[in-house]
Amino acid sequence: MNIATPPQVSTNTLRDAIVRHLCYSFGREPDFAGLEDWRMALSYAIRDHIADSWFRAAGTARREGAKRVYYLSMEFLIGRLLEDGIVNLGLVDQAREALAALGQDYDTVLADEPDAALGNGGLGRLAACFLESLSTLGCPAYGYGIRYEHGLFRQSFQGGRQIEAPETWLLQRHAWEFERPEALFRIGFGGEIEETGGKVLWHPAEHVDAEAYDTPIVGWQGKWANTLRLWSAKASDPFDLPAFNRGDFAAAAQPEALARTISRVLYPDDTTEQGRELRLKQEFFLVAAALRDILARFDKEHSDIRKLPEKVAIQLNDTHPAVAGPELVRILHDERSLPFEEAMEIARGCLSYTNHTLLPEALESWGEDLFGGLLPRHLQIADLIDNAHYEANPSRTQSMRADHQVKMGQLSFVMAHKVNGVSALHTELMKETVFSELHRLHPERIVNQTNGVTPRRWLLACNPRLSGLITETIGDGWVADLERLRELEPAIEDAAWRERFDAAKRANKVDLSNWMAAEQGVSVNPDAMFDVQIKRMHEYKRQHLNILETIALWQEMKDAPNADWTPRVVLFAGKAAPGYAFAKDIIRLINDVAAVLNADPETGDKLQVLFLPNYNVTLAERLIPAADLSEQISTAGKEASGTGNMKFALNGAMTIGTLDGANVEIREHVGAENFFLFGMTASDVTERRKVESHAAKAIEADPRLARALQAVRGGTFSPDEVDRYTHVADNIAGADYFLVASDFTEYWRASREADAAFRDPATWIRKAALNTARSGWFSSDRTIRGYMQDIWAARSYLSD
Ligand code: 26V
Repeated sequence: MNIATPPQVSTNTLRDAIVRHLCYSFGREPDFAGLEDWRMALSYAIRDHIADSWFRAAGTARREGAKRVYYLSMEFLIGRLLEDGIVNLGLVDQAREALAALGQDYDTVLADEPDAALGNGGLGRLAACFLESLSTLGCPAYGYGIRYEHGLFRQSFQGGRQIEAPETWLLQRHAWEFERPEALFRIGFGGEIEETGGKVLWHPAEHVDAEAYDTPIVGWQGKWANTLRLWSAKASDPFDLPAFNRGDFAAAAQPEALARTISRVLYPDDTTEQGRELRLKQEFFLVAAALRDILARFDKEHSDIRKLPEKVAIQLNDTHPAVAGPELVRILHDERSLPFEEAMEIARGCLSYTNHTLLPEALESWGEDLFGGLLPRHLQIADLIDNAHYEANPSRTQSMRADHQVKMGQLSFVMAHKVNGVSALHTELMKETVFSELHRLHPERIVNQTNGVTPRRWLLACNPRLSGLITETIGDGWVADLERLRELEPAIEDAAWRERFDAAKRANKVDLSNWMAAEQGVSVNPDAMFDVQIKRMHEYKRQHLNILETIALWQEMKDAPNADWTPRVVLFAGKAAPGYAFAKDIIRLINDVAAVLNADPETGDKLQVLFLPNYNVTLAERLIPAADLSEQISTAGKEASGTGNMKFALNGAMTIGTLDGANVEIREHVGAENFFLFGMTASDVTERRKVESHAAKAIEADPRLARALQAVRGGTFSPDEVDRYTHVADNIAGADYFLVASDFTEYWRASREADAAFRDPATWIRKAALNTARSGWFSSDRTIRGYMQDIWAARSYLSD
């Protein structure tokens, strides 16, 4: 049993370690060191302590022959790691003082670290929170992903329009990874199938090597650390010597270039499957390397492959790694000679699958020609799996292989012993919609695990003022047991305490205002309500509903400029997929609206709009602690869970939101009176879509909406190109699939309720603080405990 103690490190020890790394790891004398040198030296000094707990954890897991959890994900949106490490090791004061003694500023050094943006949004960030919670809970686990050279693109604006630039996080020195040239697997693609003597052999036509890079992920108090293992593609045969000798240098370098494309870039689209061969190659590359690695570790510790499900739990983060089903069956059957049925049973015993979206366009499916061309044996095995499932369930009507497609959702369901949704509502909708038939056949298989977020990053580290106040009030037990935030409730009844809570929020808002003034050149009123919507740009998330309501508010303010308006700063951030034209138009519209409103002398002090470029984890950490109002306004039934919604509530923002995803559960926890609810329910949405001209009717019934739309249509925000947004207005007034018009009136009503509540600070602060006190359930520690119990049958190796 591992009884680890967090490192006791003095400021002097840490200072000496920093200087030692500066000199001997980076060859730099302190007098000549730049910011990046200091940041790297501090990172290495911290990393040494993380590595100690990492070795201890790995040793414990090996000695105990522990069951390991393997989290397979095409995305890990981890952000910065230095502060995470320092905070979890409890070395904030020492690091600050050690740097000060060396003439360096702690915050400046930390801010030098680039974000590792190896993910698109919610799904990737969830994977990162899960890794941290797995370590905090002492559950032996590995995250497996791809070491993309380029993460999610960098966003800037030109004339209000989104411009994408490649993201190059690996050009800077990266402190956290350990290259593992010995952990190398040869991955095959394409080629032929040979059947001889009852055996099937796959002879791939092309090979690429997968090389491992390990990043330790340390948990709270450094008691445990797990591994994030990312695979990088290298040419198996890097250099075409005959071509070189012919003098064809470009051809000689080709194998290397081709192989590397596999881990070159993260696909920047969280909705539409582009059917691109490279994406499927990436998926198989990850899966094949991970399974090789998992089996190698299993073989080292155990001899009977039939025991695999007792020792190995593999979680598929959405269908992206779904080819793990056929690949594991192929290895067990073709390579290890188990009967097909048994191979399938063993694979199913190991595998489980999380669904993260019901949007039809995001449900992966591959044409069989593409799939079979790249993975001929896996296509055969998918058919065998499908047939076996049919035979066992003769009443089944849908096939995972209909329409010459391979449907990855169905395949994942059939190959998994548990399938989970990510919020209570989403899980029920899964049962009723995409997986209704499979759910009828396997009523035990679907379970819910409502998402959560790590409180270490999303409260303790990002909001030191609030977390300091909390710890002063109830001690620091909440950091590892977030539901203890409930103990704040008595303090919330104390006016003096509420003032301190408010002072923390106000100081966060001042910090943000200063930062925006410096970075964006826009100065905002820190006493205004900070109204924040930050997430990927998508029609279902309805950033256009928010901006329409803002336009209507501006128009009303201009009608009565001297009325008692609640000042608002409306903040947006989020990236649009490069190919998603409508989402990009919404960005431009928001920027155009901002230009007009911010320049309006009549309303400029009461209503400001700002779209902050290049949304990422670090920007979220800056914005969330400063928010008063959290916009969670998706069309009901479309947002599987949301996790930003949890971060805001935890940091003492009020939510304005629909009954969608985890909003439903947040409202239950914080209390209906502390949540601004509006809009249709998921079943209302289904009904409303059947109403003829639903949008036109809604517009006719609400003059505010009609006027706001008219301003968009008439070029009020695009005077240089009057019809720039005609199609946006037409969309909302026409098909309006996401029901912006139909929810507008209710949204306006709820927004004015928020305004009124904000004008009464005593009430508002109380409500905001209750949001913090009652959001403890949304810790990813709770979520991971749920997976460990209900899905993985995994345990903790910490004894505290
Ligand atoms: C699909 C694709 C398709 C092709 C290329 C790249 C790509 C990347 C991602 C996706 C699916 C993304 C699904 C997703 O992110 N869902 C979000 O998951 C969050 C965590 O469970 C949840 O909070 C959000 O509500 C949900 O939208």
